[in-house]
Amino acid sequence: MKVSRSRRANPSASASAHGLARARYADVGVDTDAALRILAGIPVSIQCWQGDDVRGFETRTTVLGGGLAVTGSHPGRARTPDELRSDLDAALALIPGRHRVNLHAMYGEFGGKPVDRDALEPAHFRGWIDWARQRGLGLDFNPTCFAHARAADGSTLSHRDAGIRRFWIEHCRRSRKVGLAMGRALGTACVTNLWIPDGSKDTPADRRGPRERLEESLDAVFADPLPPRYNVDAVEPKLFGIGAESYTVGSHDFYLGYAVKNRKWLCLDTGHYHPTESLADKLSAVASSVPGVLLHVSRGVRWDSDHVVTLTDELLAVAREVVANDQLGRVRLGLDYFDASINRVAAWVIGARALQRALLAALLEPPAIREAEAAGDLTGRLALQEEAKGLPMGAVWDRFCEMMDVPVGAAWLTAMRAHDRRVTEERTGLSP
Ligand code: RNT
Ligand code: ZN
Repeated sequence: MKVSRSRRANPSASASAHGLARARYADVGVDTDAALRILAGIPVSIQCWQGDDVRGFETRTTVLGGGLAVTGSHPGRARTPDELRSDLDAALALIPGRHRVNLHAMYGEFGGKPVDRDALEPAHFRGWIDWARQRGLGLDFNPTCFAHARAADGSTLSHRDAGIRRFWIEHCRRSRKVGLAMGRALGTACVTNLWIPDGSKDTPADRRGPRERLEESLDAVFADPLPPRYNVDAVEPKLFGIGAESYTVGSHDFYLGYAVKNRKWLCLDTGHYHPTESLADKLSAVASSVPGVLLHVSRGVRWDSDHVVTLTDELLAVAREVVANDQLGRVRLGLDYFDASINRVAAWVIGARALQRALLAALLEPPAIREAEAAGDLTGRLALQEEAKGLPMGAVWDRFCEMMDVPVGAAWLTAMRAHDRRVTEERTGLSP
């Protein structure tokens, strides 16, 4: 279901504003047309779980757990695969460019049957694959190692019980096969990202044992090599979670080591580090050691709260590092947040557009900044960095939206609200 793209801002106003902006950028050696061409080719992987508060479509109902928490009760969340896809369609129509959708194993279509996680099949994702193919979208995937009775005590792949470990190993192995099927069917490598909640609320007596078990489980999960053309494996570290404040088995150091040793991609989630730690700085630090990086772009407020991504200094810094170090070919960008306090379609659109805007800012960086640094002119570097903040990026962004046939400026809200009115009434019987 496409939403209407009517009521955009006066196109001639944005076209002429862009004319001036283009000339201003040309003054500082930046080609805005070239920047927009690059931006148009950067896909953002949209997290399906923002659309239904991380519930999924399994028949069992389990609490979310694993340290993940969704707050808010905005009406109209998607309850079925078709509803979720129609909401994703509505969001994608308002985000410029061609993108990807990131699925979790719990979002399979199980035909009302109780299919447990260790029985997952590519067939459960046929509906998603067909939908993505029709729209030219790529798909990414994640095993779901939470919201399940066998994860209720907060341990999965590192569990002390071998039977529980085997269950999750089987789930993760099958998840990679789903990723492979997605990549093959769509002709674009699926990133299958593994995150587990394992950790401890209080000081563990044994920090090493769980890590040894996790390593062994991971080796079993990744035992079958899959063609990287179709499936790429990523592992996601974390500093702490609610209920795992004192110890996280899959910490940054653990997974960095594992990824380097085993040639896995490293997933860096912007919410998973100490608030004063710079994720942007990590990109160049790991660049020569891991084959690629999956970014989970999120926004933590005081903790890993997964707020909707906005155009913060941190986001600008992350995007800048990806672009400035020529990492676009080996970094995949995905969103990872879940907020039920505002309209869920809007949450996707706000976050994706913020990330794209940050990438645009990076693509429009005046080359004189780097040149000043290379010449040892640190005064010039700082002065030019500050002056660059005042360049007319907004006009270039508006032009991009216009070229990509999505609403310019806040006009997307009108289209989003039309979709919202229709579905909220359908889903709740109430008019919004
Ligand atoms: C949790 C991780 C993980 C999840 C999703 C739902 O802290 O960030 O990526 O958010 O898999
Ligand atoms: Zn994440």
